Amino acid sequence: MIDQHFVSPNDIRAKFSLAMSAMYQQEVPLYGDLIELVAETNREVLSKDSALAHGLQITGEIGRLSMERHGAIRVGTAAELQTLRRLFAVMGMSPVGYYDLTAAGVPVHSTAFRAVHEADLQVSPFRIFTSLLRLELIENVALRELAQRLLDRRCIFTERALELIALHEIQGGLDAEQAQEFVAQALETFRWHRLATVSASEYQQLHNQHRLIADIVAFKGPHINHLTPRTLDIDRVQAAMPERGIPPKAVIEGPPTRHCPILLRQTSFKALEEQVLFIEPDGHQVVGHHTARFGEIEQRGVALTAKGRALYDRLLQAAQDALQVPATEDNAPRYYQLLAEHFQAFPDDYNALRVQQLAWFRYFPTECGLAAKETVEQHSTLEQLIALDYIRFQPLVYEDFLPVSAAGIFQSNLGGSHHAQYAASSSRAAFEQALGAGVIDELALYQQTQQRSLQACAQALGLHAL
Ligand code: OOG
Ligand code: NI
Repeated sequence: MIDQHFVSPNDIRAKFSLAMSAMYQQEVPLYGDLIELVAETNREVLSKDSALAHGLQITGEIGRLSMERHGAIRVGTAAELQTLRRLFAVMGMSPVGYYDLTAAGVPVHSTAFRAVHEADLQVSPFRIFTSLLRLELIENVALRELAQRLLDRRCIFTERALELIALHEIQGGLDAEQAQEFVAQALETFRWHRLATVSASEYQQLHNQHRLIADIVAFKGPHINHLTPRTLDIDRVQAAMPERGIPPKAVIEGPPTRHCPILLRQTSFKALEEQVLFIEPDGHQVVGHHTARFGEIEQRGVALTAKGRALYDRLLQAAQDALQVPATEDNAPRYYQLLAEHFQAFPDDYNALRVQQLAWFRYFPTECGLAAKETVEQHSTLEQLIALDYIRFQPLVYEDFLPVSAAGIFQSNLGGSHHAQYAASSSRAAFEQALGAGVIDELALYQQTQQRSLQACAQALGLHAL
């Protein structure tokens, strides 16, 4: 039982998410413009699409839409990752899923910290995609040692943040004052630092190995590199971005436009070139540039089952194979056409997705179902109750990420066409060891949410089970 005087982790997360967004708007004003564009577009979509608005009302997503965003950070050591895990735990965020990006030429592997229960997600769906550098993939020994030295020397948390994390673990929670202080202290870890921790030549060496390595190793901390609001119509926002002076990347990542959106579609605006200061061995500062921070938008659709995901992966791969080259600005129309053609094989109707067990859903009792409670046949099946309109269903929104899309986002913001090749195998076990905990299987979470909604229906209709 959580002590009465402790603030709910949900509230701490909601406050932290707001504080992070305010900080990023100050740091990257284009992100503020993007938020406005997304909010406007969402209002328009909701006013025109009453079925969508109704569905979001029933699931409760309407309430979280305007607060919905994810961010991303990259860290360098197991110790940093472990402390982050403890920091996110204060806000009720757990590591969900394992993403290996080395296959896509990015020397990191990742997880997403987020709330796991639908009731908690409703209060604040804030997520942080968190990547750990795989230092062992740097082949140049001297450079690897330099990176290690720089990482060992830094502490990315304030002393007070560390104290409050420990206090949270001992007490089992934080009171109002401590929670407020925690938000301010935790935020410091994600702040941008213009002053690098390396000389211009060290930066160049790290950068030449991989831009991402310089981004992770050459600064005081894991600055938040983007924040992503959720739009209800990504095609519209993508089209409107240039008019607002926000240059989008060439293609929207993920599935094509559909009536029933699945998983996740994402696009971003290109990273900014920012002035930084390098620190030379004699203590002098020299001006340089670093490109890392950007803005992103996403449209979230229904979460897929393992079967649905396998179909998605197959169709996406087939479309990419048919294109034969990476999707770019020039071939984007052809790529979208190929995607649309291949995804004809993916049912675009919620009931078909449900009956074929390609996607997860939440079930809700209807007014007429509740009114008929006394007379409902005990042995009714779910399908019978749906046919009687005693139960309706709504798509369960995808709360996670897509490694292929993530790699596309990484690449677009690393600039150039640098595609490193890493022979390393995917190493979930090594990641979990660095994290100091296992990552949660996202499919199990979706299944539990679906199951809880069925149980709630059974209870509301006076049935033993469903
Ligand atoms: C993370 C990229 C992944 C997403 O939305 O897929 C991501 C990064 O660039 O650090 O945020
Ligand atoms: Ni992102």
